[in-house]
Amino acid sequence: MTHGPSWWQRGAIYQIYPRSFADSDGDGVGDLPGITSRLEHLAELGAEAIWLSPFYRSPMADFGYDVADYLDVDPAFGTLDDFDRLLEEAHARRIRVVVDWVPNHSSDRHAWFVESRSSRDNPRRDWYVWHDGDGNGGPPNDWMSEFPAVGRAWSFDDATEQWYLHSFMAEQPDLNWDNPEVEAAMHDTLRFWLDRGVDGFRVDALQRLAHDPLLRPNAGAARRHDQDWDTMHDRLRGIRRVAEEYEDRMLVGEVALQDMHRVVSFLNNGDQLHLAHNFVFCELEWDADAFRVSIDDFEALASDRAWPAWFLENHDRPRVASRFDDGTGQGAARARAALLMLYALRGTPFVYQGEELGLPDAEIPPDRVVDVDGRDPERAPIPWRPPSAVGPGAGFTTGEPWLPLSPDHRERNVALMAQDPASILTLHRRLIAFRRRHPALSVGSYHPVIEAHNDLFAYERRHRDERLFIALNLGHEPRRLPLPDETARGRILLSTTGDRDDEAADESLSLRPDEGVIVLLDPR
Ligand code: TEU
Repeated sequence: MTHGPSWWQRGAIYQIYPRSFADSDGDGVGDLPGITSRLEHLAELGAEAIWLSPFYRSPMADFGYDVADYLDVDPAFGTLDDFDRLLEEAHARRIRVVVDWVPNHSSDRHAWFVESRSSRDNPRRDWYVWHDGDGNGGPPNDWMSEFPAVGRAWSFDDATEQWYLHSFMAEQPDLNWDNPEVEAAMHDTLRFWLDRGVDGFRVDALQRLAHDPLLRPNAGAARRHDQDWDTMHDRLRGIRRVAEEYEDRMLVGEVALQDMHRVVSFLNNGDQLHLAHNFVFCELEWDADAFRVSIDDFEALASDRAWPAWFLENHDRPRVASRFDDGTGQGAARARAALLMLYALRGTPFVYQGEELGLPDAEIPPDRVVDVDGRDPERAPIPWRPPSAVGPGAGFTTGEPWLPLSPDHRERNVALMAQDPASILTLHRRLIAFRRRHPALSVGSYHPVIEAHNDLFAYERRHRDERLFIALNLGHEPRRLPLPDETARGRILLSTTGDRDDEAADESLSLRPDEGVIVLLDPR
């Protein structure tokens, strides 16, 4: 890395799901002034940047990922002034702000779609993907929605007697990016927020941004025709050129594809994405070999212009403390080990609100289920304080929270965990501080330790003469492993259990189940 790291390479990017972060007006739904009121938490955590999931005008069929106006804030979240204040307050704390951008589809209530479906001759008809059926009353082809509950990716419009494409819900019609007017209009939505001072965009559902314009079926085909089509790269270059019209802005893509070659293809030439959310890594089981192989795959395929990004949680995935618990009760310990792994890897860690508390998934009774794809458990509101102190809303709201709080929020909340030196919140703050203090962790090279087997995942990070040895035991049994080379001696700088700091390490290291450590190796 010739020049110093860019802001989006240095530290952690913290994802905020606005509906569930902090509610300032007691309506039970989080909002922008609520986020502004809690920026101190992010400053104390040491977050480099925040990524805000959508807050734009929306009928909330998909809780904001159905955008009815790309240039305005939904009243449930506040106003454009509230957004400007949040941006100003975040920047005053040296926290960058990345906003979600939903280019593949709009809401069916967006003025563009209302016009488009009004008649076949409407000038905006071709702003969406309309087509006649298969002649037997069926849709144009076999493309399916990403949401199993939705089924096929086509809905019939009785008024104009044609089908329109929606890769997600029927309330989320796909924009026709093969139409240059659409591309130009969407580029202008980027400029609107870049002019306002945002530092970057998270590009939603990127894999769906380009499909086969001939709408050929997937069945029997060598590749999928409904996503990740050849036009994708030129489309991303166009988006990148818009970002390059501004100083030091960043694009991170949600590349929901299980193919590492595709993930790096958006990074390797440095003319498309700056970062890619890596779902190959995110979908892995709790398995040391799986993590090592996946990281080695990225490192092997990535050019030196490609910078990795790692995440294990977001608003679409079961939380780590639940996902990796598999009934062993090890979920909490694994949440700690997962954080250490994310912060000690070469690349940018993305953490999801609540991950700093080790929040498990919430239990959602049937009458409280609201999401089309079963994602309510990971979207429970953040518990800021014990209910005993502030009432049942746990500091998130003075009203009735839109979703139930996580089961253990009486103990697992920001206020109590901030005072507890052994809490995962304290560990999280220490990991971010460590990453700031040790260049080997933020910009150092990555060296996998091949000898580590049997549930052990170990690697070195090096920068000039600083050598850090990171070791994790992802198994159920205590394990012992040798330090990276026979000459190594060292000192444990940090352990996920918090009770081994400054412990000497020579020749070998013992690790308890689901424990991780960072060892400072004596210079050779
Ligand atoms: O998700 C895009 C995506 O690819 C989905 O497969 C996602 O992984 C799925 O939701 C899993 O349940 C993005 C957003 O992250 C998601 O919240 C939105 O619902 C979706 O796009 C549509 O905008």
